This record gives sequence, structure tokens and C-alpha cells, in this order.
Amino acid sequence: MLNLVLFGPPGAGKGTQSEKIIEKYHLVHLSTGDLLRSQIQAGTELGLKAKTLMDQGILVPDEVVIGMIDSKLSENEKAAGFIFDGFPRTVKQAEALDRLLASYNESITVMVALIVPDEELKKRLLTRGLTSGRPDDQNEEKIKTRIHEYNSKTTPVADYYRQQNKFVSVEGVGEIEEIFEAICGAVKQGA
Ligand code: B4P
Repeated sequence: MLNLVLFGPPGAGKGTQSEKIIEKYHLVHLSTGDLLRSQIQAGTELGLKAKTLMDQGILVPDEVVIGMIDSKLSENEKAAGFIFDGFPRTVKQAEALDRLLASYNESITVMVALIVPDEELKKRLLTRGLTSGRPDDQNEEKIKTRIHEYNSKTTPVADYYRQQNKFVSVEGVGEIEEIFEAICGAVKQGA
């Protein structure tokens, strides 16, 4: 089973590359951003609480996202593997993911980190904001908050996987197809 964590700052291309990875490896896509946005769209209590935080660019509480991943794993017990996109974003989430996978006798195979400079991230997110309708893409202050959240709360997750010898980094600037090839190479290296 291939269980891949696709890691990187907001706008690094996780969603973009996930689509290509799923097609090639037939993995179940678990994007906590997408899961939260569908809760918002459905108008659930969870969605309403998450919206306030997401619109500001702040991470939602660990318990909320861990609970969502827990139920998605149990719904997909027969999957060939998973791609975790935008999760884990804190060390607490990474520890919880290890525990959840262990309960199925599974573990993370590899973490692939997309490396993209802050200026490029800001440019991409502001461009996406012109058409995405996402409130968190539409102003520079919110984007700054998201990058700050990433630097303070999420970067330690890379060390967590580095200590397990599961960390591989890939240059995330360039043609989408070239980056995808590099990710496939990293998967081979880590598997
Ligand atoms: P996410 O939905 O995960 O949003 P993201 O980080 O912006 O997405 P991504 O990196 O996938 O960007 P994309 O490929 O689309 O999170 C949103 C919010 O949800 C968070 O701020 C937080 O509040 C909450 N949340 C989610 N998960 C959470 C968790 N685990 N814990 C707590 N809170 C959580 O790429 C962006 C743009 O770049 C696109 O327009 C794309 O076309 C472009 N692009 C991609 N690759 C490119 C390339 N090679 N060259 C040029 N442009 C490129």
C-alpha cells in the first residue's frame, strides 16, 4: 500500500499535483482543505466554525481535522492507498495520523515536500483569488497569515518525517509536468 503525504506551503501546488498522482497511483485523495470547504458548503456546524478561521488564514483545531480523517479512513478500508493533501499540518496531527494508520496495520510510506519561495506563493494565491472565489486567496494580509501559520505550526511536521527517514523534497517551481515527474521519482525513492 502506498500512503503519501504531499507537503508544502499554501499555494505550493499540492492540490494541482494531487490530481495527477491519484490518476497514476489510484490512491484515495484526502484533502482536509476540500473536506472543510464541503462542510462549509453544506452549512454544517463544523463548517460554520471552520469558515471563520479559514477566512482569516488560521488553521482549524487539530481535533476537527483528525476526526474528519478518521472517518474517511474507515469509509475507505479497501483503498489501494491514500494521498494526504494539506494534512498533517501540525505535529499533533502527524502523531494522530500514525496512530490511526497503525490501527489498520499501515503507515506513511513517504512524505514529499514541495519547495516554493514565499514571493511565488503570494503571486499564485492572488492569481487564483481572481477566479477561485476563496476568501482566503483574496487579500495579501490573509495570505501572509497563512504563510506565517505554515512557518510556525506546519514546518515542524517536516522534521517529524525526517526523523523517520521518510522525507523527500522536490523543487515546486517550474512546469507542472516536470514537477510531477520529480514527485514520481521521490515516490520511487521513498517506497
Ligand atoms: P488548503 O485547501 O490545503 O489550501 P492551499 O494550501 O492553498 O492549497 P494548495 O497548496 O493545494 O494550492 P494549489 O495546488 O491549489 O487549505 C486551506 C485552509 O484550510 C487552510 O488555510 C486552513 O485554514 C484550513 N486547513 C486545511 N487543512 C488543515 C489542517 N490539516 N489543519 C488545520 N487547518 C486546515 O495551488 C495554488 C495555485 O498555484 C493554483 O492556482 C495553481 O493553479 C497554481 N499552481 C500550482 N502549481 C503551479 C506551478 N507549477 N506553476 C505555477 N502555478 C502553479
